[in-house]
Amino acid sequence: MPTASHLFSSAAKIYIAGHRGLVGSAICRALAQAGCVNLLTRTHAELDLTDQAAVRRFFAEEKPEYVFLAAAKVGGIHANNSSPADFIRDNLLIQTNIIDAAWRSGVKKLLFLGSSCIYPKFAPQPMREEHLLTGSLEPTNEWYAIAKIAGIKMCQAYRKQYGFDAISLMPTNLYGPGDNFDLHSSHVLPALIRKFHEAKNNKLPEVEIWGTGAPKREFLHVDDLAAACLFLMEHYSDAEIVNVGSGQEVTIAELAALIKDVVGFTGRIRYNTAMPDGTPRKLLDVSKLSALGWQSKISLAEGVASTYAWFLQHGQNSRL
Ligand code: GFB
Repeated sequence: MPTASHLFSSAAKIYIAGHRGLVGSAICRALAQAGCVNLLTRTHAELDLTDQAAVRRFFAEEKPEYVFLAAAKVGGIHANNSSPADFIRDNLLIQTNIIDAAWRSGVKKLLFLGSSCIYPKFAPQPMREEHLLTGSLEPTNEWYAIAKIAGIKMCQAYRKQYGFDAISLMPTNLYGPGDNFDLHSSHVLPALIRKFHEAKNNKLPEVEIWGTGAPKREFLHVDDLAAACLFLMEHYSDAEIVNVGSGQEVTIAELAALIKDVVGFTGRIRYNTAMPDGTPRKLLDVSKLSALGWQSKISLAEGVASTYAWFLQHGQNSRL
């Protein structure tokens, strides 16, 4: 296991795959705050992570010591449901190339990020780590989920056969600065921030919410996730996956009411039930992580308010 003095030092060479995304950018901020200055990043134009030869070359030349694998093709319910081939292909390629090249080049430790959608659609709630592969997946995101499950299994296989120190975290639904606010491909929280904001500015009478409003989701601010990533990179080395959540569960209707209030929209909400609800409930059991000594800090109300402030400052098209 890396010691704090080495991992969080100016000497450690740390590669953050996906550093421009919601998660990767939060991990970069957290590492910088922890005093790490030797951060290695590549934009998509500089390194295509689906290109195996290019990824192998990059690792062989740069020889990073630690890897945070936060690069992935991600999206909300509609994007997952309408581009299944892109989600399964891109994620399998990116994670397979990185995990394998990291092991080949002698990386000391790698952290892989999965998702709470790896658990069965009707898993008992809250969902525990051992519920993985105990039932059928939610159809709107099974392609993404299968890719993420393959990533978990690859980390476990490389640990078992080669002794490679690869760990896997399963974050719940994330949000925060640098999120995707595109209404077709985003997750619900940034989508609702944008919808209520635009409706308020354009004095529209109502905002459309997809589905029935009844599904329950747990949300975690991405800065909390980044803190958990650093904590586990330092303190955890095992094959078993670890859930990372907030324990705060709300219905989509409750989330909409909160965002409506934060934004200050005074019109109506209309539910479009032609759009899918997805999985009915998705709450992670975080007792394993709590027992290891970590818990989230940012409440949903606080996080929505700061994310709306970020949106007001940066607009819907700017990514970090
Ligand atoms: O966040 P979301 O797209 O992803 O949707 P999932 C959550 C819930 O919000 C669903 C509803 O019930 C949506 O129907 N919803 C209401 C909306 N209005 C909107 C809207 O304007 N936009 C969006 N996007 N949703 C994803 C998975 O599932 O979660 C991924 O597809 C991944 O694989 C991710 O696991 C974390 O929570 O349903």
